[in-house]
Amino acid sequence: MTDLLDHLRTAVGADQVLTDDADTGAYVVDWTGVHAGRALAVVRPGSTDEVAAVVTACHEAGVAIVPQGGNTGLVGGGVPDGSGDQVVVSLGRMRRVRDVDPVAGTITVDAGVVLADVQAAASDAGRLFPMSLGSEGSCTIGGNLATNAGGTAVLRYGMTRELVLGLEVVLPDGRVWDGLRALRKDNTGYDLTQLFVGSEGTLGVITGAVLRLFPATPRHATAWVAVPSVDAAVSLLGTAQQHAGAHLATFEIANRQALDLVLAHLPGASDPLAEPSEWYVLVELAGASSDGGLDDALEAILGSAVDEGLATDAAIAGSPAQRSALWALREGISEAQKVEGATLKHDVTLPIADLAAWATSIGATLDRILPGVRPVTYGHVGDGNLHYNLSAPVGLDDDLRAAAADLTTAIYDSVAAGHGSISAEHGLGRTKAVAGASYKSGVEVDLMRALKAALDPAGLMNPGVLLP
Ligand code: FAD
Ligand code: 2HG
Ligand code: ZN
Repeated sequence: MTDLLDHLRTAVGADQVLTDDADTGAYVVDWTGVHAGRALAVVRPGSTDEVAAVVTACHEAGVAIVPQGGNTGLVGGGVPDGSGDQVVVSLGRMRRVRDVDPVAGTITVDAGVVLADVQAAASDAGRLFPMSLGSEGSCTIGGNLATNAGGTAVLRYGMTRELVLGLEVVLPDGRVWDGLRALRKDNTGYDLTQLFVGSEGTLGVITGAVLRLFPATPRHATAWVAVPSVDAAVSLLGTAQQHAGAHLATFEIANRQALDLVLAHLPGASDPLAEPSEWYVLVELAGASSDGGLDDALEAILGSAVDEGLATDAAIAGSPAQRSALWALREGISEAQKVEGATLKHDVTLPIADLAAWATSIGATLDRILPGVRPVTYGHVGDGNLHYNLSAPVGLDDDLRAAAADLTTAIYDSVAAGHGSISAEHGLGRTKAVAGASYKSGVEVDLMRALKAALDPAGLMNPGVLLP
């Protein structure tokens, strides 16, 4: 391995090849703390050519690569296994915004650009890059593309795959595919760009991307709404769509347990409503500077929701600071649940019409498996996507760990029976690779394996992730 390390140092400079545990620590443990591996080296290339040289050297040495962006992934796909034989390729130094074209509505970036920096570059050009995640201050565009990330703007703008036009990718053998086309129309064969989106680092290292920009939406009307049930939330979604049309930008749900954790663990958080409710919805309308009437539209939605029994109370943001405070209640849930203790995450999606019945019945099933288990349920109800995350009964983290397999199997079996998906937006990573394959048909798994073998015959690109 000394030869490989020498080649890597030649490729990127000796100071960008990290081998000491003290230096590699932050790159080998994931955000959840569940996956802690070891790396032969962490390599930090500064350009596409350097990535290509690193991948070529690893390919020639037969050493596996783990691509990594901001290391905010929630399924352990961006960190190495425990062997100490894998090389982490961190894109963290590739942060160049290559081009912004507001008229064409495109931005071209290095894959290591942090999502918030893409949003800021778009905003500086008078445009919107709509993707929005709680991790946006750390996650990278490469990671967003590799996981096909979702977030709170999917309802209006779609998943990451709907926001990308072209990619630049270093293939597993070190060749560079330049697919950086900024075209809305290109019917010239298989869609290779989309093949790499959601591939979780198993088909190549994404080094650059052309992304879509949209008209800016500087006007907002935002409310935190108490709703009696998931059923009511889904009906309220229909009302909001009817009244607000394309202005409906966000429709997020959280249960009381989730809010309680935020109030307990997030400094400065406070309940905007006087009476507790079992469920809440964060609803936001967004529009261009010429779009008046958003506040009136929101009030009309809430008024009819109260009349129809779909909402019991609401707090409407009267200032940007109040808007941020309402958003913090939603975006703070992951962090608050982590502070609370052991968490068992489930990122599921079902047909929206079935969500309410599913949530009620699975709650009862899980309580039989581990009495007192706390479902911290929240997410993108407008997309049919719930984060059905479990916290232990107070003080019983070990019981949650002991029951984890049974709890997760019960959830996944019921999601599969309901024709849903066990990973709506976080991917399969290491956590769900085996489960992902077991809930797909043999034909589908065979096709995925064939694609993997065609692009990465040596199996060196993120082995153990996505496909078991
Ligand atoms: P990493 O964690 O570094 O890597 C994730 C995967 O992508 C790994 O498999 C890795 O190998 C691969 N990868 C990374 N970069 C590249 C590259 N350049 N080329 C090829 N493969 C690569 N996700 C959502 O979908 N919606 C949310 O609302 C959301 N909210 C979150 C909130 C919090 C607080 C946190 C901690 C996470 C959240 N996430 C969410 C999960 C996570 O932020 C996303 O999956 C994100 O897209 C990961 O980006 P990253 O740069 O951190 O990737
Ligand atoms: C969110 O919607 C994210 O907040 C994170 O997808 C969910 O931490 C989680 O489980
Ligand atoms: Zn989410």
